[in-house]
Amino acid sequence: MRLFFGLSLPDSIRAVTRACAESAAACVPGRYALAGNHHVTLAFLGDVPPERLRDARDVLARCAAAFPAPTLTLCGFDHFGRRENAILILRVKSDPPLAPLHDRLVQALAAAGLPADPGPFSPHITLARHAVLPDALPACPPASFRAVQAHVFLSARDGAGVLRYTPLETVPFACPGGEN
Ligand code: 3AM
Repeated sequence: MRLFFGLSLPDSIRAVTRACAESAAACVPGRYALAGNHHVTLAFLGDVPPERLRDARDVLARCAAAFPAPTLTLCGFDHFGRRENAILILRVKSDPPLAPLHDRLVQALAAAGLPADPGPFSPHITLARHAVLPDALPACPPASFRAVQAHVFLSARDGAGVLRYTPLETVPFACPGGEN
């Protein structure tokens, strides 16, 4: 099974990312992700035998339990790759930054004998692939949310051949204030 660790978006934030994708689609051709698939990747594992899902969950649970629930802020459009064949993204800023968590996850996965893509890591929400970027992109309103939990996501095609990211496991971040 193809797995990755990531953060899901609250409905209110997904409404913003959906609106950003819709406004981009008016001027940026590309293959747009389903809004239901919008997420923030923490670490990509790739193919994992189903019997090791529990071990992957335990790695995420241990690392998340030692990391304060981060506040994420959408910081507008950006892209990876060439402008004529780009991955259109929304940049995400996190407080505290997510890079140390990514590094810890990659180390813990390796120690558990699980696969992990080492990076580079740059937090984002993918909106579209094969995008052809114009000189200017529309504005995307700033929006913030606190991620109190992380997930092990399954990446798989449904019966109609549509790629879906499904949270299989959910684990909490540390919450110093104890509010969650
Ligand atoms: O939507 P984003 O970019 O955050 O790009 C893929 C997607 O993340 C990424 O994992 C998420 C779910 O598929 N991904 C896919 N293959 C990858 C790979 N070989 C990969 N990330 C790193 N290495």
